[in-house]
Amino acid sequence: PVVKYLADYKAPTHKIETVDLEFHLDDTQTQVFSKMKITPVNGNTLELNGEELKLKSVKVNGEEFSNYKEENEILTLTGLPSEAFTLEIHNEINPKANTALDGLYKSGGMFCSQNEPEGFRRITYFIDRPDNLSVFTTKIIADKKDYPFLLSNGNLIESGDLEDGKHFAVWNDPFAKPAYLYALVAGDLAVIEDTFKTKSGRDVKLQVFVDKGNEEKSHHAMESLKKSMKWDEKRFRLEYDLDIYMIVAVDSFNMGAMENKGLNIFNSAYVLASKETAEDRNFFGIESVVGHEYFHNWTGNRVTCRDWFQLTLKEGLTVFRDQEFSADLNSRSVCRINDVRNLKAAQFPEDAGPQSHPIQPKSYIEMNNFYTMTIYEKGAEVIRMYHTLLGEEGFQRGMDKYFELYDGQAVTTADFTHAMSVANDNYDFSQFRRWYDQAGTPVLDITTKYDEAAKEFTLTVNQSTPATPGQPTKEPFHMPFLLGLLDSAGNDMTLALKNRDDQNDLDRGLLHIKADTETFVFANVNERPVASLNRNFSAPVVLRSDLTDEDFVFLMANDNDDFNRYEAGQALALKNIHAMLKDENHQVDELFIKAWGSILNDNNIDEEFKAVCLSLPSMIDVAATIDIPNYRAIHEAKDKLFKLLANTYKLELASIYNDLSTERPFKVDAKAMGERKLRGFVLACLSTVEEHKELARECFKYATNMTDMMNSLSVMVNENLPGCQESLKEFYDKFKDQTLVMQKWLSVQASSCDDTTFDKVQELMKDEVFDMNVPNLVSALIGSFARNKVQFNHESGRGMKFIAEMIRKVDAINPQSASRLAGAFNDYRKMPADLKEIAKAELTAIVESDKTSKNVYEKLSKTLN
Ligand code: BAL
Ligand code: ZN
Repeated sequence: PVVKYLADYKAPTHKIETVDLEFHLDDTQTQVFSKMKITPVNGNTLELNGEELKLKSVKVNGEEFSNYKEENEILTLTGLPSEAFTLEIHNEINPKANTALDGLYKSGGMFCSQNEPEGFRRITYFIDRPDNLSVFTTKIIADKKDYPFLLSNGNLIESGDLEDGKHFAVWNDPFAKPAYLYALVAGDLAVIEDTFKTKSGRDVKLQVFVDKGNEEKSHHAMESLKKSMKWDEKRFRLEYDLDIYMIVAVDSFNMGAMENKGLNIFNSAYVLASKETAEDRNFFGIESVVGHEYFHNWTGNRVTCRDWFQLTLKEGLTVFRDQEFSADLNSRSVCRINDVRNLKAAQFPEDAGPQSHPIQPKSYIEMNNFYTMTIYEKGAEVIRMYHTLLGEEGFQRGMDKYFELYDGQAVTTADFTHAMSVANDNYDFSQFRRWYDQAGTPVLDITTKYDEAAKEFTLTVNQSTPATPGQPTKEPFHMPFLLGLLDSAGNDMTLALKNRDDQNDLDRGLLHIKADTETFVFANVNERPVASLNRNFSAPVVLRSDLTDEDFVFLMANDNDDFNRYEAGQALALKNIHAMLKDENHQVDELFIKAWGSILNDNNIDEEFKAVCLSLPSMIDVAATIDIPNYRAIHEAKDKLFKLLANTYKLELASIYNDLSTERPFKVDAKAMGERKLRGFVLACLSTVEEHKELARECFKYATNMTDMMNSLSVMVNENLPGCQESLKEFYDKFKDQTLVMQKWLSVQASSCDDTTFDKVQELMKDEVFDMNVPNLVSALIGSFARNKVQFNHESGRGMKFIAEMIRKVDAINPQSASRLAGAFNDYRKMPADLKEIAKAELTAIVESDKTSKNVYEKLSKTLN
């Protein structure tokens, strides 16, 4: 396979100014007519991308043209005019055979498209790169009965009936855009409508299209859209620019959703929700993804990427924006904690494994492999660091400058940095830019010293970043490090640095870490302080410090930074789990048990924050610091600790559970969701206590919403509790026709650490609700098993052999879906020798097979390297 390099970037030789597309939709023989107005920029040879297309004819300036050849998915036209010309191409595609779901395909009974990053070349021949911005006009012709709705980007300018039961619609998008933002939908759908008045007084028509019968489940998405539009006006002063905004929900979709200009296409999982069918996390996820796609209208669409190496330019920034949106609308502390939990659970391992890459990668084989946690979530952390360095006002000045300089253009991450800098007195980001180029999670080793006589507190910070593939050594990063020093009453002391000039950010507790080793000496420190380090996780790093258990207990109770209250509890829990792994007779620290109980009994903290603070570190958090983790042992240690805590506090837990079980109206707000979250957590605790083993079944039977239902079902499945099998059956009978709910049912069973799970998964694959062609279902059943660390790493090797077989099978259908499964082997280098040998044989066979897609090839060849 061909490797593409950032260093090889060359500007396009031609610009497609406008393109008029005409589609004659047909399941297997869709005709595509494209008429392009092209301006030459450099030379008279034009290369157009095209994959899986049947070329029918080519005309230049209205005349048949034969000076072309088609090779390696490139159509090369030579001897073209050196002045502006028209190019007309007619080609045929087969949407029904398109199981890769890339380009134009059929999902259920409808036609829909996915063109980012390189799907448009599977529709017609084009300069399919994000720095070619064209004005698109689309005419769609299709059967009127089967496809009453014909949609594309922009404004509807004409529609009408044709012969033979057909009809047509013409759409024009006035904003020049790259082909990846192009969309087409045709189907027999239901629609809900609303309007939004923008701050300048324009009415925007809002439409959410769903399968008939799902109208009632689409209101939360519509409300989320209106909240997003309002929020972006208020916080970023950005207004929507077309007169219509459409969202279409489809069941078969590779991504979560796609920000096509004016016509977002969504995985139905991020549109449909009712209290009976969706969990609170789904309601939250819908709000955040609807926001994310909407925010792309400015960060992604109006200002887009020059090339795909710049993906984090739009994704890191837009994730940061959607995180802030969620934080402004919900509990800011809990949102931050959950974002960091997510980062540590998925991005840190990615950055420590074979797929590690900088947020701006330098090469790729298959771009689809780079829609990663690193580009998105670490990218968002990098944007958050600009925000921390510059403050909200400075950051917003930078954003204004970014749009002022680059609206309507395809730019680079360096352009973003430039805007942030010039808007802030030429702020020096030169060292900060290393975050774009160096992979790996930096480690901060921190030591502290208090000199009582001198009343000085010294903090020494040592930074290092582990080697990652292709990057054996690293230069130090510039990172913003928020800190507080707490006195014995828990108050923040006033900070004064003795040995440094950079005092100006101290009033907000901001230190700049730049060198490999930094020493900060604080003066006038009248008592030994407890240091609250890296508040709000201001730098996305692994922190190791000499704080004592007593310090952590103090921070859990007193820190004025909610994130660090949570983090202190995690640090203590981790210490205990590690000790339990070393010595199975280890007595859990009384200090930790007491501190956990204090949080449980603290009536001054809200329910959701309490639930996250009481949660134990994930298995991945524990494994991160172990060379060769034994996941079964980690699972057992965590389980033992959880049971100990639950049994110690069973009376308090039961009382909280009862309080939270009183009848209350169902609401989707932070308070109500927090209460359900804590109730679910407490239920999980109590279910490990002998006298409460029946509680989960009770909760399931009387549940009136999906959150309570899934909380109780997963406890029953994980703990193999009484009533588990009946509950699974009842659930199935009730929801078997609703694929999104069945995805939960499949996932909960495939995630159980129990040894019966392997056979169960084989059986579930034969169930009629499962379909290997639908990515959500593959992820729910096979993906959940692949992420089930205990069962994937089963001592016999059966778990990984099964996943290898599934990668091969799914790859033949949908390479993107298969490539995601391949991520299960990212732990390859950390496997025990016998499992590693099994994995090696399986992966080598896949990599060497000529049937393997480049998606899977790229992932697994890196894994083996
Ligand atoms: N651009 C792909 C989907 C998303 O990040 O919004
Ligand atoms: Zn995005």
